[in-house]
Amino acid sequence: MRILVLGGDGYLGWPTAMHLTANGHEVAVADNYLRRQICREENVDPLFETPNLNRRSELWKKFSGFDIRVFIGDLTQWDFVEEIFKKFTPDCIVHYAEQPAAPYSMLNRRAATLTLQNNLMVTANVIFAVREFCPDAHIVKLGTMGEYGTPNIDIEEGWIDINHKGKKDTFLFPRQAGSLYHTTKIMDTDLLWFYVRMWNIRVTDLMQGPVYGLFTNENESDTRLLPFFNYDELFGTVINRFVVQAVAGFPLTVFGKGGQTRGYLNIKDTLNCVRLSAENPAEQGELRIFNQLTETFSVNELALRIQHVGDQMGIKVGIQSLENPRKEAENHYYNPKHTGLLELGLEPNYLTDDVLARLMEFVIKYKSKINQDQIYRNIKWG
Ligand code: USQ
Repeated sequence: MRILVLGGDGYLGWPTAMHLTANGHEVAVADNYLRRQICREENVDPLFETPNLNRRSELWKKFSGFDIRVFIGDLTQWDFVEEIFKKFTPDCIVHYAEQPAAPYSMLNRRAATLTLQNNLMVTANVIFAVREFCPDAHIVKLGTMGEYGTPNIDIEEGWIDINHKGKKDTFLFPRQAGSLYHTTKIMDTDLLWFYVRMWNIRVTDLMQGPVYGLFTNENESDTRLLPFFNYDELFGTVINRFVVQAVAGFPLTVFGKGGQTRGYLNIKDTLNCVRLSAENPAEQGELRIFNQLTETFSVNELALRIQHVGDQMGIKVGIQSLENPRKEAENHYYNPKHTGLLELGLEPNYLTDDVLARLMEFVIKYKSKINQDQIYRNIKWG
């Protein structure tokens, strides 16, 4: 298939692009380096430098023989979107091109409006481009488990049957996000669902939990092929942050009571989920939703796991309970269904001690680069 990966420079976009080419697909990536720019503006650095997309594409060609075509530009601008879709008519569009950080979206008004404008405009432009240039193409959109929030009932896979006053119907599962970023993902889902009904486009919306890890089958050959890896409070996700904190000797930053439970997955499984979705497209006129996670943990459970692995490696890991900068439930019910991707063939890579130890061993090599000032800034959401 011809697959266009939007947001190809990001933590997940670049590994996805390599993975898809390694599995026989023709791939192009597009990005405007927004994440890199925001990191510079907010004075946060990734753990290690990552070459730009053109250089990584050359490197990947050298190692694997596969091409990844690179388009640099802003997908909120229609002229750029039109150019890409004309030059590379995709069968499938993998849409990661969003400001992906909940804490950043809660930082200030500018960050909030950037998140709104970027995320919603890119989604709208993708829909309009599909309609105009490739109406049969399948949009694989990265949503988030955070669209559902933490309801006191089981979370279904996207849809719920409602029996009301003797009549039945099926609706999108109720959504109640905990950050502006997560709210833009709800709005994306609504936009996609609207145009599925109006124009019969085909869409898979992947409700993904927090991702962890660095290594994939495609990036073992050279560290320059590794993804952009943040560990700061704005952009780092919790497991990656805790591993870096453990190595830095910074007590793990458990926010509030630490009972916050989420559905996690290894970066390898993100790539498999996206590929399986692309290779098994939704029908025309279908909004298909999968919950993309493989196991659930509370923050306390994660902290104890990382402390335990640290112990085994001779690293003393402290745990601190900090005032929660976020507004979120700290003890709650959490039971999301996640069978759709398993039925498509996903074989999960679980969070084992070995997986954590390998990540920790890698981070140790970069210990001197860890900037402790960026670990906890206490950016208040309320
Ligand atoms: N947490 C801590 N200490 C920390 C960092 C986080 O206790 O130092 C807690 C948070 O309060 C939260 C949980 O860990 O309860 C997860 O936080 P996170 O930063 O790993 O995840 P989140 O901000 O929700 O966002 C991440 C990705 C986002 C994705 C989302 C999936 O950045 O792109 O959509 O995970 S989900 O969380 O299921 O909505």
